[in-house]
Amino acid sequence: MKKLNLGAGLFVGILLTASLIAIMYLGAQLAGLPFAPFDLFDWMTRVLPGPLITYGIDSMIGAMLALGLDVADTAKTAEQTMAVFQFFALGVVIATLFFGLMKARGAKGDRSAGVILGALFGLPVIALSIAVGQSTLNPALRIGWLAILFVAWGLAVSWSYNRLFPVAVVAADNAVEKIDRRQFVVRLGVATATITVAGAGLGALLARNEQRQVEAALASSSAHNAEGTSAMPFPNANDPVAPVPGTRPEYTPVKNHYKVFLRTEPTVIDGTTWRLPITGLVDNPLMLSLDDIRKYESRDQYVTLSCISGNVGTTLIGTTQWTGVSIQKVLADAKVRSAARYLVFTCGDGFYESVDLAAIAADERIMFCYAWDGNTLPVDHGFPLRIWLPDHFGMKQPKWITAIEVTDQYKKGYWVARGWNEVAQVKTTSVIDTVAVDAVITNGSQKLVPVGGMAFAGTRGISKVEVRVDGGPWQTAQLRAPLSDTTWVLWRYEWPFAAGSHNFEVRCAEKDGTAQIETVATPHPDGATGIHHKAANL
Ligand SMILES: Nc1nc2c(c(=O)[nH]1)N[C@H]1C(S)=C(S)[C@@H](COP(=O)(O)O)O[C@H]1N2
Ligand SMILES: [Mo]
Repeated sequence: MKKLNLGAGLFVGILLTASLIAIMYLGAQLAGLPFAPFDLFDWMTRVLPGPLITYGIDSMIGAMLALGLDVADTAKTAEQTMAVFQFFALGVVIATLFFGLMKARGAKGDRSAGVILGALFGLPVIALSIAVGQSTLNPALRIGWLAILFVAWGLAVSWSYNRLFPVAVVAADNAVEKIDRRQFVVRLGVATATITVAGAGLGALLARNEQRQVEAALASSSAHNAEGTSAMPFPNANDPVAPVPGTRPEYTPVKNHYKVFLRTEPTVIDGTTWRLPITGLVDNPLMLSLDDIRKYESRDQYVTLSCISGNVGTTLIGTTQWTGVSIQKVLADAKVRSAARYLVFTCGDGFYESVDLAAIAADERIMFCYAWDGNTLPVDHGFPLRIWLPDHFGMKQPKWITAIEVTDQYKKGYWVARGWNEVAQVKTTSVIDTVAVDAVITNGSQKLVPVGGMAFAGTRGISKVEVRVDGGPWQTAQLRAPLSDTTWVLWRYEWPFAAGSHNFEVRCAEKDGTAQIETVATPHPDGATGIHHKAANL
């Protein structure tokens, strides 16, 4: 009987918590109501210490790489799965404890027990969902909806307990009780499974629909060509050094560009009502709409953006064309006072960062960016506005900008406050994408295997890439002209074929001859360094 206790609690907890999550999900997709599992997870990643979060991200990315998964695509899905699973586990544990406790005390699973149980689970979750949640609905509505769901969950758990362990059972009726219990278990299973499948299924359908609508709205609102820049000739189209087959695309399709954001879900901002206040140490405070910003002279720049969390050879790097306005132009209109030293950016997702005004004054390329690949900035990548800071990792470059304060006070940025490098200058890196055995070139009696990849050094540029095989001498690779002086450089090296298994290594040097750092360092806290290598069995 004791054993059955825990088992029954576990069983009921699993069924009812799954239903609870499914209904919340449906509410979120149907009416933008809060999805508590994501809110709980987002709250945790904020309050837990930075190193622990970093460790968590690193292990997750490590595990995905070990499984051969594409990190850029899978990271958010993994995070969302973790968020749901964590909430689910919490509900199951609470229900199981409830069964154990009630049984031990010989208590009756009545209505008040159910309400108390629902409140125990629900109150903290509701509090932090209101505090950090993404739902823009009226708080009273959000609280009311969640309260109803949690109380219903508590009542259902308590009622199930009552049905499975009625307090006043007449000893002689044991057999009847058993049948009754079995019937109840079956009915509960069928009912909760129906709710879970219907809620989750309908929710998923609605989610797909919504995604399509967002995409359609973005496409129609775009002031640029719908095919994107990729349909136009690239500045290096005639370069004789062709990428080796299997090398990453020189121009990353936006849908394949890596995404990193601190929340479980991207931040959705309504571009029609969005305004950017630029206030503080200025003589002319501004309140800019997206159209106001688009009126400034626009500039296009091919940009390679990379994330500091990536290991050497990471997929958390991509190249596209960024369009926006020089921040110098906008600040001239705001009339920044001489005492000002920094811009402090606030973002829609709670992210923040400081940018040095001296850096902006020294580089007119630093921009407010509103378009990628000739189209409106995608929601995931920071619609309506993000900054571009040449030479720095993504962690220094706010997306979903909602306000800018001009100030003389330095404020550590979101990731800086969590132990990452304050400057976060990109590390010079080179990567082997492919040893293209399928593309062997025959040169008389000699067979040459093309080896290819990229090298990147931010604005410092690349002057040399070298490859060596099995620890032999370093050989110079050919460099393809890059899309711009702020993108990666593709390279190729033709290796005289020799059968067997071989280890290929690559290194590079910056424009001024500075060699890439060969010492191995982890991404945290300054960005990864070390030599990339690729083993190939030929
Ligand atoms: N508001 C906001 N901006 C942000 C972030 C974020 O979480 N929130 N992440 C930063 C990090 S760590 C990186 S690597 C880049 C990623 O930009 P992408 O997702 O468009 O590739 O955005 C940066 N800007
Ligand atoms: Mo990042």
